[in-house]
Amino acid sequence: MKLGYWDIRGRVEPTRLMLAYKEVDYEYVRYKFNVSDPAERQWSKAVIPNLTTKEKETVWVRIIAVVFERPRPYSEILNLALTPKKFGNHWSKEKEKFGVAFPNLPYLIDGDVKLTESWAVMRYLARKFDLAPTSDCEERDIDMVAGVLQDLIVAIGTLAYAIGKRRRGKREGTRRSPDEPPTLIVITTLSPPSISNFKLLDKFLAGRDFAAGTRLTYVDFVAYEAMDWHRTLYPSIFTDLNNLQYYIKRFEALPTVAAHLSSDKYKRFPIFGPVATWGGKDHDDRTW
Ligand SMILES: N[C@@H](CCC(=O)N[C@@H](CS)C(=O)NCC(=O)O)C(=O)O
Repeated sequence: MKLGYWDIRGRVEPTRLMLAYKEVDYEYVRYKFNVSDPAERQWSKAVIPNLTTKEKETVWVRIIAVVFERPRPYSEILNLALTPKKFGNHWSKEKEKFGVAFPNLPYLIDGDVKLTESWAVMRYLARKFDLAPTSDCEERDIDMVAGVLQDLIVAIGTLAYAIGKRRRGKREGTRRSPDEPPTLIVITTLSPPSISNFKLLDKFLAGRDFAAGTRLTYVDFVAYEAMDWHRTLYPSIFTDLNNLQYYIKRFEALPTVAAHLSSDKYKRFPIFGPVATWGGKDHDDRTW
């Protein structure tokens, strides 16, 4: 069995956790981002392309507010690197002739089966390794949880890739020299739906060992991953959410999961690709 993805946690990590939990042997094909490309380095030093001078002066980035932790100005929070989103050549070439309907990363090749789409890959493996729901009731529950988790993942991904959300607005940045890109302001906050979703999830898990009840299913692996990203970015996020805290502990205590998390196969970082403003490095680059 072969699993292919970038050398980051991203959308593949729940699948890797599932396979580790089931102690399945597989080949992990790690694609490298093309970060050493000189053109890319040049861009990271240059001004933001395709904008007029006036626009460059007024670029800012804003993630709608909240207020889980007090919003702080960009300068206190993140070191933005203006790097373009560009795939490693290696994957780009393979992608052209990959031979599935929706070529993408992650992918799974299992004998004659070749598939992409992270949720489809997880569900395929869940059916194969007894991590799928076994009743209508379980299925309804975990389908709902999967939907909520998808929202949480998209929300934190949006935050982490804040650089991609350039908006024009009033001037909030300064430049130390005319050659430097305008400083962008990022208000890092978690969106209100994320907070309320975690509260609802906490309530939902009351009296349950795992999302489906007593049985572990594939959504628990996604839930763990989503929660771990959030608590890494916001260490106090689950302080008042005891069911989530116990759930995380229960999950981490599963012997094969615990063994994996402490093995050299597990890397906490990078979580996101190198263009991310947080989580894209091989260490935690949160600066607050
Ligand atoms: N809906 C897809 C999205 C996959 C996706 O966006 N993959 C990103 C990394 S998270 C990628 O770089 N894909 C490579 C490509 O587009 O060729 C999934 O859930 O698998």
